[in-house]
Amino acid sequence: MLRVRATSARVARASGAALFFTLAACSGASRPAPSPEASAAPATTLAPAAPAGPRLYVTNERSGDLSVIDLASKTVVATVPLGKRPRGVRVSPDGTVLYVALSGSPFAPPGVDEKTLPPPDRSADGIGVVDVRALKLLRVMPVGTDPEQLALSKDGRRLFDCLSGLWCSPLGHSHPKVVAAIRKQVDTLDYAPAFQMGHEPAFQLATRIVELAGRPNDRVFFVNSGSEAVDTALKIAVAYHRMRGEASRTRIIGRERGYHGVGLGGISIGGMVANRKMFAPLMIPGVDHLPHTWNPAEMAYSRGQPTWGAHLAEELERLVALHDASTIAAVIIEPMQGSTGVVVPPRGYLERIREICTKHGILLIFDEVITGFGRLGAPFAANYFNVQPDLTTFAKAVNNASVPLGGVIARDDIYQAFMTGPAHAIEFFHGYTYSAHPLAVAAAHATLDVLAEERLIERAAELAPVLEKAVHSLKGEPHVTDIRNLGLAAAIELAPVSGQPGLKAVKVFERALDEGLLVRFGGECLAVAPPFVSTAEEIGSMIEGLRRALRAVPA
Ligand code: PXG
Repeated sequence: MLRVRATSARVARASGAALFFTLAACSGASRPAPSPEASAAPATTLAPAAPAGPRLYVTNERSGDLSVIDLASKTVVATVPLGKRPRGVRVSPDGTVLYVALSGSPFAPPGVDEKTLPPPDRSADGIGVVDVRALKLLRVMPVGTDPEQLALSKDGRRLFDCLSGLWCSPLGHSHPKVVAAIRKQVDTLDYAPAFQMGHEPAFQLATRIVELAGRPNDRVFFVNSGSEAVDTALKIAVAYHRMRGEASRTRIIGRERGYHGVGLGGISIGGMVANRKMFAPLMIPGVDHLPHTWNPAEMAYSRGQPTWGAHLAEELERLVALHDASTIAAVIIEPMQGSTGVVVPPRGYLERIREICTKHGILLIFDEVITGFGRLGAPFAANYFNVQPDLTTFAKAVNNASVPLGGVIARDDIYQAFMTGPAHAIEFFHGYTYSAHPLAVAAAHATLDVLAEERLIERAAELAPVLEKAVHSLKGEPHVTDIRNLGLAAAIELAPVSGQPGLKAVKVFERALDEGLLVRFGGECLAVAPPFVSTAEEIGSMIEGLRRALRAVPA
């Protein structure tokens, strides 16, 4: 039986996506499981048939063809037309092969029919990375239930997942408890509406999250990604002031180098130029930016929080003086900037930002999409820094990224500001079909169980000094100009290749693959944020592999 608990948002203590909606009950019967035939993947065939053995996948950017090369015979065994610019991520029909275009964003290659992709090559030693102009193709095979839980790749040579996926899989991959929870859930309740009602586990999850955050009276609004969490938080902030009679507070202050996802709100308040410049006409108006805090001349090779830079928080006073507090709804910052290369807040900086926001009635939003659920060795960065925001966004590690899930934690009085209309009316016109999706919620419960049972947040805290010591030993290696770290995250800044921005990090990335490391590169920076289940030895090996990769790349 499918059971959906009818819940009035007004009685839910820490409620789910339905928290701003009220209504009635819903029930129904669960559907039978689909027949195996219905879910079977289509057969994959290639002509001519490709011999088994290690293969290289090469894309030709001009023709758009993907060539499959047999490494033993060095012959092209198949050519697959992928259409122009075949960059992107593709999973084969049986779900095991992932094609990643290294220089591109995850656009699906236009016109690709899964049936035309070559079958997964399980016997292959596996990894083909080829430089065809700027476009490269990496083939990785997820190992699924591999007991070590750390590899994303292939037979024989394994890849250590240096960034925990995209900062999101602290338990490694396919943790059996998470997998079991999702399986069980799909048999019980595969979907439940989150508009005007909610299913019980979502409310329980909200309660667990706010308790973990040490803010047990707060509320949670569930969404499906970090980008949605950010746009949701901005809407809550602006609407909150309006509900309280301060409708002039509409301006949002972001920060240079900030990354808040790719929604229109997120790119407007974000500060990464490449994510903004193409989309200028779509930007939301009334936004300003604080300066970022990275200054290599003052803080290069700081271990943990730099001691220089707290004064940069005073820039917020300058913006308040410029725009007037009565026009400003919120300040949004990542307590530690992740995507831009682990930019660690100077000592005293966040505390001062908090003070200024409080003084002027401005909401402070911490974007904890990367830092939430243990990355700094504390449940949230807010706990780590002992600075509490008014709204917190989260996603990624909340359920080990196994099913899309994100959310916004809101102070109870912010929630209450919406609860002033008639009991039957909708309080906040916002929400997503998949808010608090049962599979995502089940995965999150299992993830929180594992984090607690295996003491993994504590383990992240224990591993943090191990990573700090190891990564800073790279000072003096070729190309390295700065090293930053906090918690179980670190970044290595590289000297750029003159006239070719970004190339140096790609080169080191490629060499690191030879060392069995899947490291993240962006701009002139390499980032690592290993899974919490890593051992000290694995962290040491990761850094030694990076050292060899740095040395292997010519100046
Ligand atoms: N806020 C922050 C702080 C993030 O780091 C988002 C919002 C958006 O989340 P979604 O779920 O919409 O992607 C993010 C995402 C990287 C990398 O390599 C980081 C992210 C995404 C992709 C790559 O640093 N962070």
